[in-house]
Amino acid sequence: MNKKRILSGVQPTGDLHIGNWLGAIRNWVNLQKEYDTYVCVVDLHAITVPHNPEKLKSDTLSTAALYIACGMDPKECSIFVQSHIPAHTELCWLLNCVTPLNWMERMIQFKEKALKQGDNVSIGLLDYPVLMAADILLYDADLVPVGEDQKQHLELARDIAQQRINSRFSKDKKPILKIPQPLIMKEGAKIMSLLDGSSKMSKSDPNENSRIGLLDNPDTISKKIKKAKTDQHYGLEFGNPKRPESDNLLGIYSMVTNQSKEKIRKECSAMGWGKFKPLLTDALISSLEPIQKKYNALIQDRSELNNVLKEGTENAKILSGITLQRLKEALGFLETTSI
Ligand code: AQP
Repeated sequence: MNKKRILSGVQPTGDLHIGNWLGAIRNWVNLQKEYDTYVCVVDLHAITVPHNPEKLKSDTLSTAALYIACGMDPKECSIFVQSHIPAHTELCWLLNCVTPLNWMERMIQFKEKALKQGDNVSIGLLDYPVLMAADILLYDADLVPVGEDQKQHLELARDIAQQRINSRFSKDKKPILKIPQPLIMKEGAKIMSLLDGSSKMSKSDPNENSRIGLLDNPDTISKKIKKAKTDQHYGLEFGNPKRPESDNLLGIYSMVTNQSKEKIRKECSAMGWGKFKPLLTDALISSLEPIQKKYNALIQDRSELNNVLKEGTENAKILSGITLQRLKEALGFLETTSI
C-alpha cells in the first residue's frame, strides 16, 4: 500500500528556536518513516514581512541544515527550498483568483502580524495563507503536521480546495485537489515565550531572551533560563492557568528529557525555581548538543547539504508539476502542446 503523504515547512525568518523544533521538526522526524515526507524551507513566506536579502540566503541554508541536524533523513524524505519550485507561486496565483477577500481578512495571524507592521502591511502578508494552501495542495498531501497556531490556515487550504476548486471545476466528481487533514501533536503543540508564558515563542520577537535558539551556546542558554519569568509560588505544576510559566517550562523539560509529564510532576512538584532552572538548563544544553554538532559539520562542508537539496528539488518538481497541470486543465488553460 502506498504511504500517505505529509508536507510541512518552516520560514527562514531568523534563528530557529526550540518551539520550531519541539512543535514541528521533531514531529516530522518521528513521522518520516511512516509517511512519504516532503519538507521545505518556505523562503517565499519569509519575505511577507520586511527582510534582509543577505540574511535570507544564510537563514535558508541554515534552516535546511537544521532539518537534517534535527534528524530529518534524506533517505526517508525530500528536503527542498520553496522558491526553487516555481509551481508554488503559479498555483498561488490560480488560487488567489478564486479565494474571497473576506476569507483572508479573518485570518488571526494576519491580524496579529499586520498590527506589528503599521502602515507597511504588504499584500503578500495578507496572501500568506493562500501561498501556504498552494504549498500543501501541490503535493497532494494527506496530512499536514502543524502547530495549533497554523490550524486556521490549514482549514483555509481545505476550504479553497473543496469549495472553490473541486466543487466548482471538477467534471466527473473526481477531486482535482486532495483535501488535506491537520496532524496536530498534543505534546509541544505550542511552546511559549520564556518571558511571558501566555505568548508564543517566536523568531520575530525582538527580545532574544524570549526564546532558546537551536544554535545557542551553553552560556547563552544558561543566561536565558536565568532570566526566564517565574512566579512567587513554591513547587512547580502543570496545567494551572494562573501559572503559565510553570506549565511552559515544565513542558519543555519533559520534552527535552523525553520523560512523561507524570514523571516530571513527581520530580518537580516540591521543587523551587532555584533548583529547577539549572536542571532545565542542563537538559537543554545536552539535548541541543548533538544537533549543533551535526549542524556545524553540514555547514562547514556544504557538499552533503547541496546534494540533499538538489535531490529534494527534483522530487518536488515532479509531484508539483503533475498537480499544477491537472488544475490548469480543469480551469481551461490552453495547453502548450496544442499550439
Ligand atoms: N512557539 C511554538 N511552539 C510550537 N510550534 C511552533 N512553531 C513555531 N513557533 C512555535 C511551528 O513551527 C513551524 C514553522 O513555523 P514558521 O517559522 O513557518 O512560522 P511561525 O509559526 O510564524 O514561527 P515563528 O517562530 O513564530 O516565526 P515568525 O516569528 O517569523 O513568525 C510551524 O509548524 C509552527 O506551528
